[in-house]
Amino acid sequence: MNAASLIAQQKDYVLWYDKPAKDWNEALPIGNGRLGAMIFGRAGEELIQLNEQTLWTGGPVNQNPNPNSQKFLQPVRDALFKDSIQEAVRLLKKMQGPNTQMYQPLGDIIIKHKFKNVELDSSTYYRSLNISNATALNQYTVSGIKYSREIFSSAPGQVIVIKLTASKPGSLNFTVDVNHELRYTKKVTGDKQLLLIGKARIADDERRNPRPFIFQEETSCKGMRFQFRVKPVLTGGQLNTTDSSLVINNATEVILYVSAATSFNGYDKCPDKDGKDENALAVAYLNNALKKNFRQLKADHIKDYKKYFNRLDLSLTARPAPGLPTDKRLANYKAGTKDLSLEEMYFQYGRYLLISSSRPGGMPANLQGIWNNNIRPSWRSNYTTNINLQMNYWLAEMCNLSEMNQPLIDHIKRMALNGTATAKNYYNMKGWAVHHNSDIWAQTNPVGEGNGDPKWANWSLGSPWLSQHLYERYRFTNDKNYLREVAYPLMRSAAEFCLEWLVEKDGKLLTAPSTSPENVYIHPNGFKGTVTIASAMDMEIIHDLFTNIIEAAGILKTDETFVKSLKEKRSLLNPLKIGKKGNLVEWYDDWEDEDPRHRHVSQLFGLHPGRQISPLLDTAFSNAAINTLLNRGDGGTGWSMAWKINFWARLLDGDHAYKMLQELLKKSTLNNLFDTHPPFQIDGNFGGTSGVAEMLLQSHLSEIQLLPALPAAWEQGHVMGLVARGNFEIEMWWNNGRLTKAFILSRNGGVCSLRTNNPVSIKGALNKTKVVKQLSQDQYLFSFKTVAGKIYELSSN
Ligand code: FUC
Repeated sequence: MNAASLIAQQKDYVLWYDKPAKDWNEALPIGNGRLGAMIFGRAGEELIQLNEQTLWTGGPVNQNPNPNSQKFLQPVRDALFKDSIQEAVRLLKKMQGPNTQMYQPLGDIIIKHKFKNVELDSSTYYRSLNISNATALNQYTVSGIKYSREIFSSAPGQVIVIKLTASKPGSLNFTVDVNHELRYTKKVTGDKQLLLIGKARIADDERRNPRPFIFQEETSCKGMRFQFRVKPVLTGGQLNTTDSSLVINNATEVILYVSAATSFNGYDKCPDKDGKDENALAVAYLNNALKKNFRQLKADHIKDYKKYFNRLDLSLTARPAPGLPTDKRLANYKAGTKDLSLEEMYFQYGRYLLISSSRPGGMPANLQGIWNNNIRPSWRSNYTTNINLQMNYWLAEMCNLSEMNQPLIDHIKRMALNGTATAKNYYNMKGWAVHHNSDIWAQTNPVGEGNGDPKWANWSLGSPWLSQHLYERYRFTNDKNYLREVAYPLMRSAAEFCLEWLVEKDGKLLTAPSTSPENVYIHPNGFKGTVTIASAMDMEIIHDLFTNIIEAAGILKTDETFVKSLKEKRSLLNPLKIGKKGNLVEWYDDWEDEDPRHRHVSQLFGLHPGRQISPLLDTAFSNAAINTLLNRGDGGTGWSMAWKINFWARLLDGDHAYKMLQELLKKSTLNNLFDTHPPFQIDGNFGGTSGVAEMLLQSHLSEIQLLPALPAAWEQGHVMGLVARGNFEIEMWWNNGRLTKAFILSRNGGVCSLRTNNPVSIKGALNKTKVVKQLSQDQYLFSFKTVAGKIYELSSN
């Protein structure tokens, strides 16, 4: 653990290329949580596309846009119980509300040099993103002069900083321009800053279909204001301006300070009339940054970034990375070349992206983190809650980035507030409900606008699923105060919604309506359906929440009566079943899927991210999970393959998990290592990193399992800084696929229970460590008491 910074210093992970980005998918992302940029690395005319995390269309939600919806719930249920699925679908559409708002680009910076591209010596061209220190670099030579651009987005500085240099004094000649796809104003201020001012659209203006009913909309709010400003600081040369650009002549070095702000003032405030003063904010950020020179800003930035990044190191190979550009390495990998250090880098890239897009005090990473250049992004670049938002955060605690989890927790709190209105207004129920999509305004209503397919639009179990994240944060941090004050009340309230949502049929509790996101079944009567009752996923999600509350209440010594009733209800939940193909039954009955290879594998929620199914608990169900995955195949979208890494790891099959990691890299990874759905969707990156962590360490059951799913391909290795539930930090070495040594730092004290594949001895344990059980040739359980702050050393016997 203490070797952290040493190791990280020795091994920088660098994505690099010998050509500029052809398009946005090849540009390189930087970010400080709030301010993001995609850097194209073009020599003559550079394009830097900017984002600000809070820039969204629209304004606060109307909490009751469809007051009629309630009255359709009972008819929907009646229709479902009569197998009148068409009718249920028709009625469910009447229970829908507005779609979410969209995440917006902030605009572009264009740096246009005076030289002609033909003068460029392309053999000297280099662009890179160093994810070990979060800086991007671009170098090339024109007519014998070496030019360089260094860029980073600083969290302590709250600005993006671009340093341009030329090897020959006085040879920087370029203009700086700004641009936006939306209507905007640009001007140069008195103190020679280039300023772009814009206004986000009020609401989604892309509706193609007339809406079947009119929502009551908030019309007084006129949309979010935004601006960014570029301030040049020159060494040598002259700064001139036009009305709308900066003109730099004969400079030797130029620092561009880029500052931005929006008028966003919280999810429940109109960003126009009650908005923040974005001008004052952007000016303040800039003035603050200008107090520091480039060297200081860079040092502060790197220090801040490394504080998070250096906590974890993974080494699968002692060999240096092949000296090839990243796109060529990826192409070789796709063609079958082994490249373990590319796998290490891909793993760390997920951590890089989370540190760069999710910072305390900010918003959670959306479908594209913070990187979007489209005013109509796919799926609105929103928060999709039937897998994607959750996947974004699976890695956070495990990969030693607990702080980066805070934005999700904060957003869950906001969704619980709007979601309480949604539960009440849409269903006349207690608790809080979240449906398929959310946005910066913490929208929670069923979406679809009356036209949406209920297989996504009406999915209603967002609150119990998100509650898992509330509880998992406690399991990792052991922070009882947080559990008592934040997590437990919200989990309890989500359970209140579930208790009202459940209906009784033949002595069992089940959900109706229910979907298995976003799959289609073939009913034995011949019709195809999406809506049903009691999908396996629904039952597993509710089981998970009830289990977590029962456990949490035990820890907090509270709520006995409620817990008693939850235990009883949990035992009545419609049970999981094994189907005729040996599969885990996805639907109410063992129906065929319209698409047997469907990307969602919702019925395995209990395997991952849940903890209801495990080969260590009940092999009948874990074998059913294996069959389900085999039937589904190894394909899918990026996030689907990423989920499958996690599934196979939980099934303790390291080789299949590894195969899925390879598939993810081969089939769904762009040259800048972004995951592609297509298009770019960040969940696959985050889910991929989580999957690798699950291969190396698991702690979702009652013990910490070291190297639970190590693939043969990772014969030897070292990992430092993974975090296990119970708040233990782990460092491990392995050789020939076997654990050789480990250090366990107990951050909070408490009992440490371990499961290993080979017998070990433990130095430093207070009491004589007990081998609790030798389960089999390759399963050993150990348990010992720990003291907070102490490190325990494990050696293989
Ligand atoms: C869900 C998925 C899609 C996509 C979208 C953002 O609806 O089914 O594949 O990931 O979210």
